[in-house]
Amino acid sequence: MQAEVKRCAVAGVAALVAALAAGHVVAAVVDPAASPAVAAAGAVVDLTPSAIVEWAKHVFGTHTKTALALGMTLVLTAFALVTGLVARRNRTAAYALVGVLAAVGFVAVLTRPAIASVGLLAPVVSGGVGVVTLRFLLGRVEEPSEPVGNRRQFLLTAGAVTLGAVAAGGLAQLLAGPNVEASRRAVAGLRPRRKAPPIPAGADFAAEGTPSMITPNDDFYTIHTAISPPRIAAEDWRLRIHGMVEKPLTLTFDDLRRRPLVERTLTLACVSNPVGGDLVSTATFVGVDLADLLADAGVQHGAEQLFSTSEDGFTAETELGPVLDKSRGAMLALLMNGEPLPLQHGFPVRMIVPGLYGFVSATKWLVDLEVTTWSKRTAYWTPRGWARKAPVKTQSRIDRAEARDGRLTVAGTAWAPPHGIKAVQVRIDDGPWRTAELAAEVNRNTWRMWRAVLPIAPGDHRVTCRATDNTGYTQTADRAAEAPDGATGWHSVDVQ
Ligand SMILES: Nc1nc2c(c(=O)[nH]1)N[C@H]1C(S)=C(S)[C@@H](COP(=O)(O)O)O[C@H]1N2
Ligand SMILES: [Mo]
Repeated sequence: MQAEVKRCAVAGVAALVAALAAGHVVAAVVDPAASPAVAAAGAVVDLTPSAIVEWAKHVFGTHTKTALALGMTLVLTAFALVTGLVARRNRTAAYALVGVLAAVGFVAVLTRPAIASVGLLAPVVSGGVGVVTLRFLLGRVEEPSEPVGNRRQFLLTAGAVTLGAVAAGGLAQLLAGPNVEASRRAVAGLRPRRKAPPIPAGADFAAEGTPSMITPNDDFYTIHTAISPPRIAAEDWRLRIHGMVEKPLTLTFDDLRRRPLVERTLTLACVSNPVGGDLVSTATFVGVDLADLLADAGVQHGAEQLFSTSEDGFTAETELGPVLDKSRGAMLALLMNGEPLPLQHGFPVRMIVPGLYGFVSATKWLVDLEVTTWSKRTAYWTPRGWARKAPVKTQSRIDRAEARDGRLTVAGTAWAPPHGIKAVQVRIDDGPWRTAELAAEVNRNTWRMWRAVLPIAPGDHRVTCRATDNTGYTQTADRAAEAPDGATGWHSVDVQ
């Protein structure tokens, strides 16, 4: 009797260990942040009132995480013991308890920020392994006639399950790499020395159908060749600056954050954006000035391009002129809309050069900058048929067009970094061009919203827009494909 109680308790704890380890192993493959144990710890911290978190940091200092882990281990072990004991009398109730714990794990993973959907596999597998292990061990607890050696046999089995699980979980931990979410949280507090001017009221016509002036990070367009974003902790990150420079540098994240941080609101555009497409977004970035950084390294005479390399092997070549031109505002960005760069946008550091398409300038997960010449280095997209120099082309697009009661209401977006938009015109069919109303300008590197109300006759019509930038250039009607250096042509939509 006594032995059976103990074995049930042991079965409960072993099943818990196996479940957590299984979740950890699956998460290591699909998304390390989706480990139920890791997610639950994150959720506990988030749900704890900040006063208590501060108190805990005060009392435990650098051991706060250890204290949290110990506390959670105690609570979970108690839960597992109770589950094992309940199982002795009522299997169904015990499985229900496992189900409750699995559901808590699932919700914890689901509510973590930026979990990939495949990540949900981790808590599901975890719950399944918990039930199966519990069943397996409980089946070995009850032996009617207690043969000699049975006691040892059960403990050996339970011990093997537990040890195997711990080993698998530990191995997965080694393979999963750093906890990037924790690293992101740790760098969240950066403050720019020079803030960007606030976004003026009336910078967009969102009520009329344009996007908001600032694109929320979750809506920001995302393009990369990597299958899943590289996971680099800020504390492990290094940037090499070398090639045709007087003084090669190797910088840490701390080196960057100690430099004067600038804040800039910028529009990023993808060369693959078709006429009327939405591969363009705007955010406020905080980071270091790239021209200053390269001045510290000392760019040598004769250098032509900046060859940037990502942790994932992607490379970009950037003409040096715009990079070294202080007024352009090229930067290495660390924050995006007030938070550390999201993983898919290049955490911990990415490059941005206003006015150049992303593929020739906006390297994410940046780890290497080589100052060089065009003949020495060739970037990822060049042999694939894309241009080596690719300034953003002036573009405009209609976001909404609606005809009602003889009036056409039309609103859209235009961009021409680094020059800025001077005017947008709209016309109905082949009618005369009418000047649209422009929203307030944030700066010349950002997109500009526009709107117009025109009289319109009943029937089917085609509405077209075109923009003029501050160099005086007006968008050409000539259609060009996205490759090799960006689409051209006017955007039209049909209205009734
Ligand atoms: N490492 C890496 N950086 C990259 C790319 C990439 O494939 N890998 N794509 C580039 C392209 S083509 C564009 S348009 C921008 C997109 O940046 P975003 O995903 O933050 O919008 O990133 C650039 N930086
Ligand atoms: Mo792109």
